[in-house]
Amino acid sequence: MKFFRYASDMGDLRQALNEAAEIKRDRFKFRSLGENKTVLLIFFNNSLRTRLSTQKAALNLGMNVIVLDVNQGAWKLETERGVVMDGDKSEHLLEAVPVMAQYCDLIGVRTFARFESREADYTEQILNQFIRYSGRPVFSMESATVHPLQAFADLITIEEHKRSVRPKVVLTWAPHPKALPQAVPNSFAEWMRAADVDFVVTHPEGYELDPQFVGDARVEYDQMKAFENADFIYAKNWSCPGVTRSDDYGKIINTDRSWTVDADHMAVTRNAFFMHCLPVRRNMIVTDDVIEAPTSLVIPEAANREISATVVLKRMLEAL
Ligand code: AN0
Ligand code: CP
Repeated sequence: MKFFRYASDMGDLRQALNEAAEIKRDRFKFRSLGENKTVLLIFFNNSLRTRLSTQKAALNLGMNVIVLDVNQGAWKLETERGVVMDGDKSEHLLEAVPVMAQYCDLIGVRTFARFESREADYTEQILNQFIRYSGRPVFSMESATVHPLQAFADLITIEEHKRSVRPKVVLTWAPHPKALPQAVPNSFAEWMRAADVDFVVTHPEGYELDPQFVGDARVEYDQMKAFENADFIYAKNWSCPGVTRSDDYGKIINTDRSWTVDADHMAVTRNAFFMHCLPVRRNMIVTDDVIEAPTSLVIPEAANREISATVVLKRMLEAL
């Protein structure tokens, strides 16, 4: 695997799940694979889980790891070509990327949607500059439109906890005080469609996800109806994707707190498991009692980030 952005990069998901289970049984099984290989993890944005779990995955495989927080200690980077660089940015990505590539074998990039232009975000401008100008295998650690390491960890978690062959999985929008990217729901929708689950999305009008990811998945605007008989509730806020309301791309267009996942919502499910990628704002996205219930999977889900990252790095090392 040379690039990791989409579910299709992973190939057969059943096989990927088997590989994840194998690695979970013995996470050091492939510890000689990464000998003398270096992964560079570049963060343009904050992270707790991705930062730690991807480093741990690299260590499981015997790799060396370099972590760079671009905004802390490196030169401020210009990303647009053609700009007269008379402002606060000292270096251009067009030099910085090939330089960074000299010191590593694989590159992971975290670079959130900037909400300045839908086109720039949805063409993955920054991530693709890394792919184009580094000459290295590159994986997304949440980029403008996708978060595949999260979606793969979510799929592993669902596989481990499902109580029927084809569980009902509901992705629900929930309110949040700050505008957030669509990367997590995009990838979750994409991976759930590729997996063998009964998938339903629920959100207020205007929050329709990009068809590239949501495809022909069932969309139910009545949240309570969507929750009926669900086996898994996956909550996430996202800002307006600009699909049905192009002028509102990246904006908050609904603050309705009745969408917060609480015990009344969970009561109509089939004793569903609760999932969220974290970080989560309690009592905005989900109430304390729901996230603290025995059916909450937020910690096992985060634990599986180490497993998803180990599978991905292993596949990328094998392709070097
Ligand atoms: C980010 C997001 O919603 O994309 C990262 C989630 C993994 N969340 C926040 O910025 C709070
Ligand atoms: N879920 C997730 O990616 O968390 P971080 O933003 O802390 O990495």
